[in-house]
Amino acid sequence: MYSNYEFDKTLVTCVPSPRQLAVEEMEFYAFAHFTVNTFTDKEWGDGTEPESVFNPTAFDADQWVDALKSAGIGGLILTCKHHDGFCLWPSRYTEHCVKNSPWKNGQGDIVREVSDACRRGGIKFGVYLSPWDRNCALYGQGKPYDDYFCGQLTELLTDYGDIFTVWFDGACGEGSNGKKQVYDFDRYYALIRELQPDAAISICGPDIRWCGNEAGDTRESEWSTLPASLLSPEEVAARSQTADDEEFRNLKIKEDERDLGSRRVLRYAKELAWRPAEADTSIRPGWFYHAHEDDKVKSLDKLLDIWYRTVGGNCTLLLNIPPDRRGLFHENDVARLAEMGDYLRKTFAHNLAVDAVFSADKCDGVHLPDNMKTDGYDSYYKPDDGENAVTLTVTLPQTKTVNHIVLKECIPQSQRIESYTMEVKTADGWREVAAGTTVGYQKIARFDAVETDEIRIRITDSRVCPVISFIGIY
Ligand code: FUL
Repeated sequence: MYSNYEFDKTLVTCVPSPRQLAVEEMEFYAFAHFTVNTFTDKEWGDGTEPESVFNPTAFDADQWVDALKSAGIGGLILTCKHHDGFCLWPSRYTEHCVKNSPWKNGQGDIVREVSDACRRGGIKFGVYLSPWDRNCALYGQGKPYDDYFCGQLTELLTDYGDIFTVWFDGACGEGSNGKKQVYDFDRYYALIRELQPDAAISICGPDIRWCGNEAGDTRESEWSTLPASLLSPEEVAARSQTADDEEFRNLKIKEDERDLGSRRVLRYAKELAWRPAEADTSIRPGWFYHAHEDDKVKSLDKLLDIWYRTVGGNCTLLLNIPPDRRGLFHENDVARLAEMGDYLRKTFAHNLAVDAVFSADKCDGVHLPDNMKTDGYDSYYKPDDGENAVTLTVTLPQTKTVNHIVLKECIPQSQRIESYTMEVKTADGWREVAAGTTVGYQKIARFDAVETDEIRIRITDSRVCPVISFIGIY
């Protein structure tokens, strides 16, 4: 076991901001990739596409929102400008936008219609604005391009109501003049904080981190508490007098993409930051619509596998559904979203734990096990400080068929659990159905159905005493 140094004190102060918590609690939200590429059959436009190609024939943002809601999706991020530079709103800073397209005789505004439809439908709206712009002549010139980019950000963040996230990807290629731009991200962030203080800045930003791939894959252990900065060799030397392990003294922090926040990594941290993971993936092979992919919509099984891994593995899920040339979600995608929503609604319709008896082998006497029946952060269960391993038992009034256990930490009090097992009592004794490391926002264990009337969750180690907000049994 590694030394804790000042670990306990700093760890419990590393918690989500309200804007991060809002995204984490949304769990599952969508992308819509839509631009000139939809009409040129490309994934990346080069910025030379004439505005005349953009002409959806039956655009209907309410159709998008209805389809998203059928899947239980709580928000939509629109590619307001992708790398080709074409703007889906009538920007006053460029001619390369909808105002010069034949769609609605240049009088239309896709961003307006999509943001209005989201509000009408009761889901949140977010914006993707590509810093890489292959059309703008200012790109690569430094401040003049940043001025242009901030002008566009200002339009999006003042004219379209509340924005839940601004999503930046890191692509930074050459512009039309062969030059690359050094993005002034600090300036962009300051502007977003000023205009939309509740918006999370995602991926190339401080609030939500990319899980590292576009396949919907996640790590076995997704930590939200990560090093914000690392100790210098001098600082290690100073601390080494009290450190009890050699690896630390030799400061050999290995780059390990699978492990961003275990104790091994955190002991090199100078400061910690809350950086929850997000996985982005497309319902089809491409991010943009291509007719030849109509029969390549991911299967229900594949989508559920991704959903369990992400939403059930301390990682939000951002699923892309690309509108077609009509400006509609294709029938195949719409059908799959509805199937997914039906499955999830049915699976989690009845929480068997509601009528169960909750008990724990340890409790601080104030935050009782029953508090884990309600899903929320105001009431939670906690043992005494210093108790880092506990056993929680849920006894059902009758034997039931069970195949899911949901466990949530009270993350406004930090991410603490490092290992757990889940067991169910059967006629042949206790059977382990799940075991793992991180819980964080939520762990959903799915296993082969078993008949049981008793479920046992053992928190076998925590960084600081575990604080648990919810257990659900389905
Ligand atoms: C990437 C882009 O290059 C893709 O086209 C897509 O927008 C994806 C979400 O991010 O960086």
